[in-house]
Amino acid sequence: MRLVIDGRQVEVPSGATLLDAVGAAGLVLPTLCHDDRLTTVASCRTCLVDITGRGPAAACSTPAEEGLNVSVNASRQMRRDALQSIVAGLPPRALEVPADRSELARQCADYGVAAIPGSPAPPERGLDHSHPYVKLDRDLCIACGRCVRVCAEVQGTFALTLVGRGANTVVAPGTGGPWAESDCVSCGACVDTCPTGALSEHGLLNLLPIERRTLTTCGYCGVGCSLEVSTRDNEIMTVRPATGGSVNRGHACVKGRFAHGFLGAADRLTTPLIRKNGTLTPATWDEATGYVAARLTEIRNSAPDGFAVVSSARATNEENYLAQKFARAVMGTNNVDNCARLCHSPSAVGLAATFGLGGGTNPFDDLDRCDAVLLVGANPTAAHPVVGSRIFQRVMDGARLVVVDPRRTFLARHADVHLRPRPGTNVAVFNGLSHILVRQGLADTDFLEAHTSGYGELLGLLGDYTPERVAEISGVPADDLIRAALIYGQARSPAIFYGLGVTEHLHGTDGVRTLSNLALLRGAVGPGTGGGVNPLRGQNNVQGASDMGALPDLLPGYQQVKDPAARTRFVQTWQTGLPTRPGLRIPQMFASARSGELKALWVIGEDVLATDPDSTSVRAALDACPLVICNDLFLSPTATAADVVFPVAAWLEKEGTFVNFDRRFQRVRSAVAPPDGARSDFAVLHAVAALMGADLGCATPAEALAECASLAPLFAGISHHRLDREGPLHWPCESAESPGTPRLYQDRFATPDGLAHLAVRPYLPPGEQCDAAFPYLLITGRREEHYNSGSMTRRTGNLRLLAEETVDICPGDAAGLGLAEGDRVELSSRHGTAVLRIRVTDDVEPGQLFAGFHFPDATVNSLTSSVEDEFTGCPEYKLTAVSISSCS
Ligand SMILES: Nc1nc2c(c(=O)[nH]1)N[C@H]1C(S)=C(S)[C@@H](COP(=O)(O)OP(=O)(O)OC[C@H]3O[C@@H](n4cnc5c(=O)[nH]c(N)nc54)[C@H](O)[C@@H]3O)O[C@H]1N2
Ligand SMILES: Nc1nc2c(c(=O)[nH]1)N[C@H]1C(S)=C(S)[C@@H](COP(=O)(O)OP(=O)(O)OC[C@H]3O[C@@H](n4cnc5c(=O)[nH]c(N)nc54)[C@H](O)[C@@H]3O)O[C@H]1N2
Ligand SMILES: [Mo]
Repeated sequence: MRLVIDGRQVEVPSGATLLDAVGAAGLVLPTLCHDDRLTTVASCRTCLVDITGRGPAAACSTPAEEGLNVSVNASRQMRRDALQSIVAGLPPRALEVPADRSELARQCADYGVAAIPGSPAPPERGLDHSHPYVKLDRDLCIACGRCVRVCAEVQGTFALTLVGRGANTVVAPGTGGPWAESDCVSCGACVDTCPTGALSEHGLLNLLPIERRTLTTCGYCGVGCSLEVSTRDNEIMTVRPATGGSVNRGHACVKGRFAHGFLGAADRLTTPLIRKNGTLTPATWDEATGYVAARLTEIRNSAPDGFAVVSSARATNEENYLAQKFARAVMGTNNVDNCARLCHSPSAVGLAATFGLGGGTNPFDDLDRCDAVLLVGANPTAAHPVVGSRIFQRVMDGARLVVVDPRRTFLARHADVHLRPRPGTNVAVFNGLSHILVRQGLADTDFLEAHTSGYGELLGLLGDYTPERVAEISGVPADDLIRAALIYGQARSPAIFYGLGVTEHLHGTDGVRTLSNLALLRGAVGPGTGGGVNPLRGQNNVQGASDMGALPDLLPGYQQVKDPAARTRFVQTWQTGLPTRPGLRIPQMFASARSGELKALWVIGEDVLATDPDSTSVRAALDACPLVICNDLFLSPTATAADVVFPVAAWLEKEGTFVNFDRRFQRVRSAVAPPDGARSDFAVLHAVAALMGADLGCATPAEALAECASLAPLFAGISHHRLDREGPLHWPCESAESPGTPRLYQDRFATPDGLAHLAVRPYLPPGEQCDAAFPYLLITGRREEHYNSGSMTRRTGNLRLLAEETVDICPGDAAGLGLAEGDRVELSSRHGTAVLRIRVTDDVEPGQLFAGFHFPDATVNSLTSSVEDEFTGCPEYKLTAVSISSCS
């Protein structure tokens, strides 16, 4: 529709407001109570404009209408008066907040509004500085309610409210009491939307002008939030979600937003270390790289397969590309792997077997058009908080939600149906849901006919998975299974999201495949209509580490090491031979070390002693291996056990790219320089190769990605240049003209026959079983406040949010054992012991326990077993039989 703004014709779509129309005319209004992402309340009156013939109207809440004539400039005085009346209720320091951190100060400067001299000071309402990151100055609060709404509508936490009356209205945690004890999850959205600086973050630097802003991608989890990092004198002032960020849409979580203090931790490594007479001793870079190069040269010349490298899903694509090139081209071995092995390797293998490619099928934004979500074995509220918030928003907007998780997670509490299978029984549950889809006539037979194979065999298997039998195996009531299947089956556009509760099992790959069957039966993937099957990949760059070929059987771009055509390309470009035998997986590397065959292990950014299962046997492997090299930021348990330690740069300090969980290549840019003495993994690999007389080529990260693109058809069109110019690109992106492929398999699946292959896999019991000696099932997984080994988050204010690891137990079990909240207990498994305090919660079922693994001192991974997925070697972290006894 068309209307006139200050004499100028503008055109806006239907549904637009006058604020949109004013924006379309290139004018800006103050909007202190308005944020485009939130419902409109129109309470501050600072956006008043004049409509000819109608008078003043709040632009934010007034619908644009065809033919309206609106005066903006002529109504300036009304807005000035509104601003003046707001300022009259505030102390003068409200206008001293730096303009780049206060919309109010900015608008007042623009409108010439100042505090009126001599006016009485408003009553003081005081500060709340209890929280490690967010602070509240109640005297600057104008009760606009933006923080309250963003907490509810974007974050989904409902932690805040407005209290008091009239001029005394102020934001407060809904629980009463100090902020630190509230339900706040520290996402920072309230600070980001606050227009006055009433909510801000701690740190003196924040009072100074920002010197530089760097747009980068978060280095914690696989969501891949776009962040804007403000710096001054090579120090980080704030990290905020970038406006318009492609995945996160201006939102973030406590880790990306606040947990960057580890960069300047006093115990950050800045000097290489070499073990001399049993002790790690500081060395120069020349000594350390020279020593490693000499030892690796000996191994290369005698038995190249005596060398292995664990590459890092924390590091960039370009670093992973170099790490696998180092293993293959310099050392002559395919012994290279990354932590996808411990995490979503069953997704890579399972999804590729079913659909053709080893990534999630749909872009995350497809969630917006989904009317049902099946969330399985994932707790995104804690592990992928921005995804968790967006799923919760969809549910609040009316989408149905089925959660499959033994624990009552936040989203499980809000689900239409929560299925709580006994850990390790997923395959029975998925086959049971498939059985019901077929029985209820909800299978899309046209789709199955046109696009899949194996339906007939699957029908044969599914006969055995009646709801009653599945209920017996899994403990999930038959009626709940039926309700869940109907929600998924009857939805117009259902989506599946899943996590480690599916993959980290003896039958993890079967789990992925039988879960994928549901999407195929329903025709809700690829050429069908739904939201597909989407693994919530874990690490910031675990997708990328695998994409780059840091895998023992695959070259960059998922090309088989045995594939002659691919080999020819690599041999020509690299100008070296290429080993043909697939290499060792991480657990096989340790086994090879224990048996004396592995002579050197280079661990780049993985704390194997803290995070790999059955840590007693990992330690035996490191002890047995004659040369362990470790690149890390800190003296992690693994670094402590190494023979050479290289101090390296972190994600905020380097250039490159990551690939997030929905296959998006995104740029990572250095916001600050690394501390003196630390170098990037990229530089370390180059230096060692050069001393071994090899040239890895690819002088810069941009050149490394270019070389990878020239060798891997899936990424052929991706370059730093394009990412800088166009923003994120989803692979496959096969040419410089390709816009990337957010949604896979639009026409056909990527298998050789173009069909998706339904998996006909029976339920088989898990590896660990309870018995009289070990009667409890321990599940391990994530806490929101800490990240994996905790090496970063424990060195930040997050430690104040969660200071130690606990084991969760339900009230009945605790009472039966005579235990109370906070008691110390010893957990024992067939593999080791751990001492922790208990947390009593009905999140866990009777007979089950839950612990995180973010505090290595709690030695949770000495409990976990070496049972692993039969196809991929992914550990069965999700269930361990344990006993529990009081330590008092
Ligand atoms: N805050 C934080 N965020 C993280 C991480 C972190 O350490 N901290 N780590 C990152 C990494 S590397 C990863 S891989 C992701 C992981 O993210 P998620 O996969 O969401 O993480 P988990 O908490 O390990 O496991 C998810 C859920 O699986 C459930 N589960 C256990 N066994 C079963 C089962 O047999 N069946 C079913 N259906 N469910 C089961 C658990 O109860 C748990 O709620 O998170 C990433 N994000
Ligand atoms: N019990 C149990 N154990 C688990 C899991 C579970 O669910 N239960 N989950 C498993 C999963 S899914 C995963 S992915 C693993 C994760 O396990 P890890 O990969 O070991 O854990 P992180 O703490 O993410 O990172 C490892 C190390 O990398 C360092 N680092 C960070 N950035 C960089 C960098 O840029 N370069 C280098 N060289 N180092 C860097 C950190 O300081 C840290 O010491 O844990 C696994 N362990
Ligand atoms: Mo992971």
